[in-house]
Amino acid sequence: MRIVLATSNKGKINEFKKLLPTDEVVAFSELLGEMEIIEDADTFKGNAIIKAKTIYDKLNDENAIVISDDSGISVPELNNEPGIYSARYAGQGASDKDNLQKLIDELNKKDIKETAAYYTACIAIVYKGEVYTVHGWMHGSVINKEVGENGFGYDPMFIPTGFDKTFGELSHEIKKEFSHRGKALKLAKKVLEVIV
Ligand code: ITT
Repeated sequence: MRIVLATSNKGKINEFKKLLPTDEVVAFSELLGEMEIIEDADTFKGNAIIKAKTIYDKLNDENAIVISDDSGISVPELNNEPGIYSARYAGQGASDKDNLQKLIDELNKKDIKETAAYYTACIAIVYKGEVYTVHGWMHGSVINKEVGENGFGYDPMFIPTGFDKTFGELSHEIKKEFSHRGKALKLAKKVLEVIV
């Protein structure tokens, strides 16, 4: 199956390619060039739909299968911040490193060394003009430092439940099994089995 990914995030693209090893996974930029999509909804689901529909419409191919992912990390002790603002927590155009540092700074302001956190992913599928959405979550904790180089985004400060290492240290195989994205994609595959 040929799947067009409606994302510019290299970390997500790498993970989707590993999660869908038997499918042809193409980032939208390979077909349409780079494009900025305004994500102005107030939920993961709303933003996932905006991204998938924008790319589906631009492709102008009814049979294209487009998948998007809107995701983020939420920390209950920080009023569930950064949540849907995870990609711009340190400001518009902030890098992954800036955002991770901002979260460490916010934990330090409250003298928190470790606290509960969870990732959310909403995947939207658009096929033949219809929209489908699924969600996945992963629980664990965040620590006030960065450990390891693996993963992307907030991974070097996130410890999944049941482990004592961050995703900066744990392998992709472990993340694949437990991640919000992996769980949402399992459901997305079921939807694709039915609709395509
Ligand atoms: P697209 O909109 O092009 O997909 P984006 O990076 O802007 O790319 P989001 O708006 O969904 O994507 O923001 C997701 C943010 O949450 C981003 O800062 C990521 O670093 C972070 N994030 C999401 N999933 C993650 C994961 O599995 N590991 C680490 N950080 C993650």
